[in-house]
Formats: sequence, structure tokens, C-alpha cells
Amino acid sequence: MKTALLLIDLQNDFCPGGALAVAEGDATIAIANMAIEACLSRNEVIVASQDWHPANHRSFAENSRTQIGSLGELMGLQQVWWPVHCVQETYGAELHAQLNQQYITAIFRKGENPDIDSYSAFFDNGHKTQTALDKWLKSQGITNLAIMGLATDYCVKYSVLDALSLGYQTQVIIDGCRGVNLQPQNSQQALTEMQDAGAQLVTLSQFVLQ
Ligand code: VGL
Ligand code: ZN
Repeated sequence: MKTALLLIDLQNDFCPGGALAVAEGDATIAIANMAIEACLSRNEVIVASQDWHPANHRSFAENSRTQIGSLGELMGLQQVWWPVHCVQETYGAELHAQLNQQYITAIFRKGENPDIDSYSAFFDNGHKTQTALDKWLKSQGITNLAIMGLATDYCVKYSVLDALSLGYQTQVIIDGCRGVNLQPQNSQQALTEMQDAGAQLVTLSQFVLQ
């Protein structure tokens, strides 16, 4: 077995002050840095995803003439309309400055097609196109993933569910995740869904000591 740490969307726009700020989103950065240290000591690989939208992305409420946080349809799929966020080459799309990025071996960008949203680091929401992540992990012989980041109820959840369906033994570092929680229970429900699908929920200290 060979493990990689997958850091999901640890970007300015998902942290306090950002365009799609998640409560305590920045609290995940210190957890990520500790997880990175543990991986280094065990010779494990560290990779990251980055939400990376063109300015005309149709998941943005203003581009679809709808209200932020309301529900609609995009490409035949249910869609939450988001504020403009993680626009390519902007500060909001950058990884958080306190994240220890020097040991991240590869970064996989997603959400570049303006016509469909892409929560998972592996596939777009319609499972029509793939990022390079799965092929890359398999080329490195990675069998196990530890996943954490932002946001629990969107990009973490869909990345974990896809990781499981792609055959990775998958852990979720729960204290390294924070959620959008359009409904207050959404993050808790997302964790339960991930567990029911076969993910192992662990704390950072369990991850460090394993
Ligand atoms: C995300 C909503 C829209 C996420 C990305 O990273 O969880 N959520 N785009
Ligand atoms: Zn997005």
C-alpha cells in the first residue's frame, strides 16, 4: 500500500474574507501543515486540488441571472448558484499563503469548463471529463488516500465519493475539513455519507500516529 495526502481547495476565497468564505475555513491550514509534516516523515506524497474557474463560469449566480445560494439547473444537473469565486489568476484562487506548499508535488485544477461545475478533484459533476488526478495517482502506485480541506459538503464530499468508486482506500481527516452549510447539518450529513460509502473518518492525531 502507498498513501497520498490530497488537500482540497485550500484557497483564499474559501477562507474568512473570501468570496465564498466557509466558517473557520482558515483553521484547516494549520491542520494541513501538520498532516504534511507527518507525510514527509513517512515518505508519503502530497497533492492538492484548486478550484479554477473562468470569469464567465455559469455556476456564478450573476452569470446565470439568479440569486446566490438558490438552486437551479446546469447541464441537466441540480446546481447551487455561487458567488463569483476562485477566478483563474486572482488572489481568491490562490492557495492560502500560510499553507506549506513547498512539499506539494502536483496541483490539479478543476472547474475550468464554464458550462459545468466540478466539485470533485477527479471528475466534473456530470462525470463526463476527468482531471489528470486519477491517472497521476495510479502512475505513482498510490492505493490509499487521506483527504481533507474545503468544503466538507461539496468538494471534499464529492472527491471522497469518487476516490472510493475509483478504488482508493480513503480516509477523511475530519478536523481538517470545514463546510459551507447552506443548511446547518450539511457537513455532518456529508461526513456520514462518506462513511456509509466506505470512507474511514479519522482525526489529525489518528492520521499522524498511524
Ligand atoms: C466548492 C462550491 C463551489 C468547494 C467549490 O471547494 O467545496 N464549493 N466551488
Ligand atoms: Zn467553485
